[in-house]
Amino acid sequence: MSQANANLFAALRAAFPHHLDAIAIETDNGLNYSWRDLERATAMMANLLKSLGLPEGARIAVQVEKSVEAVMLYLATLRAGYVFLPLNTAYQSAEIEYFVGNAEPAVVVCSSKNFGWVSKIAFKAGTQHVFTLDDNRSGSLLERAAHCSDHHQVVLRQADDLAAILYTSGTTGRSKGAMLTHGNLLSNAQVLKDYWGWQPGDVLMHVLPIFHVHGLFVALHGALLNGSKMIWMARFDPKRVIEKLPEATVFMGVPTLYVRLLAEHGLNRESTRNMRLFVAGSAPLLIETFVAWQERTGHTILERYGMSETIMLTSNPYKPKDGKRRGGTVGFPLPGVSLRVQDDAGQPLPAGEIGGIQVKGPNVFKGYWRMPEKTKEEFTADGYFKTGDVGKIDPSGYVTIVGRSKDLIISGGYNVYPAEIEGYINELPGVAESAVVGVPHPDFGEVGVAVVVRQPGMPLDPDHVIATLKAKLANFKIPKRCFVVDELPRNTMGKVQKNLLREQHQHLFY
Ligand code: MLC
Ligand code: AMP
Repeated sequence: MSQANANLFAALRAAFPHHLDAIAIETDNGLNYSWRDLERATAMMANLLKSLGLPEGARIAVQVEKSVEAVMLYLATLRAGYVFLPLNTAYQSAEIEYFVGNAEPAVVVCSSKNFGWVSKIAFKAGTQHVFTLDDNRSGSLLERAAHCSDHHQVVLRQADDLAAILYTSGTTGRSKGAMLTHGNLLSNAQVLKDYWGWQPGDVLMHVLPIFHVHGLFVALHGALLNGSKMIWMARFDPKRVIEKLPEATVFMGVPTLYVRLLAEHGLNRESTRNMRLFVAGSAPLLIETFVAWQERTGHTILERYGMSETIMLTSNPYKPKDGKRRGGTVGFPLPGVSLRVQDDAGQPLPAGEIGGIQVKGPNVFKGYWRMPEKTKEEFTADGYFKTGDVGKIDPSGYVTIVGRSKDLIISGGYNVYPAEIEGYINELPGVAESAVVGVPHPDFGEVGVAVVVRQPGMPLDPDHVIATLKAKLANFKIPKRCFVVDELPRNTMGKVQKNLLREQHQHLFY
């Protein structure tokens, strides 16, 4: 008897429409890719990877601009049975050096403009193969793949085999690689297909980056598993989105995208007339945005909640029979997800009380890459994952997130860990210590502000602090403002009172 193949690619491939010459992806610069193109190109890239003789479980690290070929590379990695490791294009050399050193990828794929420094880091870390891939259909990866066969048998995988590693920054030390399996990704995609009522004829407008859960898994898998066409935008441009919206039925975005769309006059009932579903997540959606969207378009945004370690956890209902979409809440645990709220002593809390959110389900990751101790710490004895988010469940089952126990800033849907930024600031000459806090921001939801203590008698220029950070860190992590002070507020235990700093600066951008 032949063994069933739990490879995620096999399930996605099985959902391709019968008519393989139909358009699968239409890009913003006028290119059309058919389902047959996806089938052939992923086979060729998978054959290229196979020809390299990579070891079982090899990681393929990818830092490239958004393109359809980058999606093909992701799918080819699954197809060939290797592990995909996407990296934010904003990461600079110190960040890439850490990820590559930690994950030890067998293959690194980067933009040709970064080949010099990325290949140096990769070869130093023992990577054997470095390819380039650009967003104009060029690069050594495609040149090599062009010589490979377009027939490829999808490699057999078990549900528990690794499919991807997503780095999420650590609250204290270094980033942790969340290990996601084929089973995690497929089960979550199947649940969402049903819960969000994906239907024949749906067209997804894809505007998010493809190196995080939202754009790479939730949006992409949703369309592929439904055999749905995608309208593909390499960058989020609100005017262009509104122009193309009448051709789409499903849109997914972080709250900043909704805020920016609302600033456009063209957003109205007419331009959204064919839309079936607007999904928001990755950061809290303000109730004002939720209400303004309803008033302007007549559509009710569906807010959901998830994270790199778990993919999607909760969702507001899509179908009226499941309930109403309530602004300010993230809805119900998805089918198959157990979610509970506990106090600090590990006791379950009754409805309405605020505590730490813990989850269990087929979507919950396998653990942190090469960090068994850290993994153990983040799970309870009975197998629940501690999300680090703080929330409550109301008597009718809606989950609301009220804060985070992890010291994390979510800015425009990207995570910024204060500890990482403070580490860099504290190394600067003239700095005694620093605190980075998140404050409300009308566009990004929240942004980082640095409060830096100078060493007595040493000059310290806040602009210099910012300029120095810009040279070292991904741009979205750079504090939007920097203040130089003589001391930080502390409590009687000597702990920095970040809440006071947040209060002090809460109106900086409002
Ligand atoms: C850009 N900038 C940001 C920023 N994005 N600053 C803070 N936070 C951000 N998110 C800054 C840059 O540093 C730069 O500053 C300036 O804005 C212009 O940069 P840009 O690259 O041109 O910006 P733009 O294209 O406008 O990008 C904004 C954005 C982008 C909202 C489109 O941030 C974005 O795509 N966010 C989506 C993130 C995402 O997909 N998250 C999902 C995570 S998954 P300067 O000073 O250099 O000019 C997850 C799980 C789940 O969380 O539940 O989904
Ligand atoms: P990441 O590590 O990038 O996967 O970010 C996951 C975090 O984003 C979660 O732990 C939450 O703190 C936050 N998040 C995701 N969706 C929502 C949401 N709808 N509302 C509030 N926070 C969210």
